[in-house]
Amino acid sequence: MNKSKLGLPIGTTLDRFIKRKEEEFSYATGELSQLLRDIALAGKIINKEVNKSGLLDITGGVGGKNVQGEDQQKLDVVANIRFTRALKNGGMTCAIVSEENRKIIHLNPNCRYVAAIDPLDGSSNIDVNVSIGTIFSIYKRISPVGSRVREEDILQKGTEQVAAGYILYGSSTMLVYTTGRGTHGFTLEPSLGEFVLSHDSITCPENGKIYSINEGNFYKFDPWVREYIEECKQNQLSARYIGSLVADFHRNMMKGGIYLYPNTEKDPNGKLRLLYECNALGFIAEQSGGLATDGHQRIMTIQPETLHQRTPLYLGSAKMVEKAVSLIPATL
Ligand code: P6P
Repeated sequence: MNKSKLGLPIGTTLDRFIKRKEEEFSYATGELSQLLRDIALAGKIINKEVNKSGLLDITGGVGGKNVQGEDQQKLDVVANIRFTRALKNGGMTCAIVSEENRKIIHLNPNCRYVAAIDPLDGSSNIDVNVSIGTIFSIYKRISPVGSRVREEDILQKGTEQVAAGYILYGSSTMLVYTTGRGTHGFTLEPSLGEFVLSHDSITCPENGKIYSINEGNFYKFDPWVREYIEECKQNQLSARYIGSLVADFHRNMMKGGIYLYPNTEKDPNGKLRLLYECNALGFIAEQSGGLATDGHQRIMTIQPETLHQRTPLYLGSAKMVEKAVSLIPATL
């Protein structure tokens, strides 16, 4: 049986993997482990709904807009409900900030962990059967256990994350997460209904031949972004952009590549959200040897000011990110 780099056999279930990792921490109480199980459970439930969305009347828009002003898809709402319920019933989470909710969702004040989630990212792709994903970020609360959660419990820098990851609903469904000791990938075995270890100690190649950016915005980008895109073409890199951050990031992390969502005049802070998209993927990227920056600093060192604040994002293979941001004038 082929062993993983961690000495655990490929095919180890997520439960057993989490338990084994928990045993490495004498102070571990099992709460974070249970929280990760709650997230995996929510992922399995959403996976079922995503897989049959074309058969049930849960595709398309609900007619409303989320806090971002984006058209809410039925599956966005369903995924948000599923995640909130799984974390609430799991009993380890005191509060959630979600892309789908303007305010903090208060759960059990006697718990230590807060979660920041994008329940279903790339939702515009739901109706056309393109991969979509869930993104999550976990922090330890700052305020005393038992008290009502405050914004400061959630507005923490990405460097304070205790865990982060994503679930990719693609050709197979994968859960990829880190607790700060490497990045590990688990593939859902549908016949078992279990996530099993398939990619342990994922490393992002330091260079690659894929760049992911919405070139439809080319004439809105700053000159240095346009210069970088031109260089990618001159170097005959491959343009791959499917409009699902999780899918684009996962492919680039496995094969080497860069994802860029720069700011434009229309979106001076970019489009992507710091708390529940960029910090989580930044943690995963850095734990895999990659980089995540807003063009000036590590994404994970940005001090959040508001729950749904946005940031420009340069994410992926270290040398590609370094090259892209090297073109940004220092004066900015
Ligand atoms: P655009 C999806 O809405 C998302 O947040 C990411 O998943 C995706 O990479 C990006 O926005 C797509 O945005 O402006 O290129 O359509």
